[in-house]
Amino acid sequence: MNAQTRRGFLVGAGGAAAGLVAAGTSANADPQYWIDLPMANGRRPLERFPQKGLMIVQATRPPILETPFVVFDRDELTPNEYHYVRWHLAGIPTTVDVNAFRLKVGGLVNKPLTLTVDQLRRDFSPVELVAVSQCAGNSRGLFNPRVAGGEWANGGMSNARWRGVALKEILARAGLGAGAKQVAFSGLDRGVLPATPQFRKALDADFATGGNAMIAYEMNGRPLPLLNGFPLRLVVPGWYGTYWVKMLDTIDVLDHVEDNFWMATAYRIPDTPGNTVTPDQTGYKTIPISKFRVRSFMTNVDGGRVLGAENAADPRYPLRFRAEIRGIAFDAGSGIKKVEFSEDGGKTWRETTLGRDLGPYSFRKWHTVWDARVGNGSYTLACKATANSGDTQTDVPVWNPAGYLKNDIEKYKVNV
Ligand SMILES: Nc1nc2c(c(=O)[nH]1)N[C@H]1C(S)=C(S)[C@@H](COP(=O)(O)O)O[C@H]1N2
Ligand SMILES: [Mo]
Repeated sequence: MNAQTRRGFLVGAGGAAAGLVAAGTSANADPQYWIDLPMANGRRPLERFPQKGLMIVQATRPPILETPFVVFDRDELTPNEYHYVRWHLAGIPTTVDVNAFRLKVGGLVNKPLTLTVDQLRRDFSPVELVAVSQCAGNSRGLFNPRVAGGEWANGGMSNARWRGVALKEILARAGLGAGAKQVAFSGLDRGVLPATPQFRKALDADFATGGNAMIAYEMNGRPLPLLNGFPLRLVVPGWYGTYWVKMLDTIDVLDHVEDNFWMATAYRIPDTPGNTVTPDQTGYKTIPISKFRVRSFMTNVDGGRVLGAENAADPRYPLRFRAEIRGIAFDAGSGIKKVEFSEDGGKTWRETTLGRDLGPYSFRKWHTVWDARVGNGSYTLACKATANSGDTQTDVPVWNPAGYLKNDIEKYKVNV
């Protein structure tokens, strides 16, 4: 165990790869890989599920799999095998027959639709967009005081190039009836007990017919992995993952505001300044969670070290240490304006260089050269993103009982 670990690292690795574990079955009884996430009780096994790489297992039934943070140090696009996984209900189909599958659009529409995946590909013009998906509770395990829920470190997010059909095009073809208020979305997953409410999320009709939400049939040029929603999922760029309904087979236009558990009780944030409250605060109003907050991370600093820079001390200048510091940033879709870097815990900042622009909803890479004096001991590195919207990160952490919206400035202690 290493108390300094920011996001965890491999603490043990056996010789062979971990065995394939079927979705929905219990985990490998004897995993060979473990990781320590930077929280109390943060030791987790790494295991393989169908179509997935070695992922951090938070739960197996239903599967909740966190992306190992080191993956974000590579391409801006998270490989499908490493795209995080989050399900709420244990009854997830282990296969989907794409020929028998139908997407039904009904409720308050002029013309109900029943569509095959082939028809979606053929009869509608494709749209494509790179967008981050992030669980509302990403980083929940780093809340202080701790809160109940899925105890993610920072890997409850991923970035992909999504291809599919614009939601507004499908809704236009069905034609919304007068008085349509919301559009509800649900998929093939079910609870184990029939009484468990189905996972169902709703968007306002204006937003659904006007925005850039998409019904995706591909991520990164390939069909979606089953655990990420094969064959179709909703993509709501800039909005938290809870709306990105997987295995989407039912779209239901409503003349009222959806009031099921997943909208009326879960996934709500305090309607207070900064959506923050104190742990003993009561009696405040709540609203459904929606858009991301701006965030940034370092992707090659972990466990008190700059990864891959162990030999960065230049023999010609023995008192200096030069290393590239790399990271990612994203916001709800205004795009990243700048990312700043600090070696003194945020007292002084300087601007970093941004990487290629894959669109405003994507991870944006950034990098800078850090030139430190050896022998000064400990540095506190920090990064801070500012979006084109003007939103930026601060040192004040958000707190709410569900553990949503975390985006305060990340700090990483490093010894050189
Ligand atoms: N059908 C269905 N869709 C769902 C969920 C679910 O439980 N069932 N969970 C949602 C939540 S809370 C998140 S964070 C994202 C996670 O998507 P991923 O597993 O592809 O990363 O899926 C969303 N879509
Ligand atoms: Mo989520």
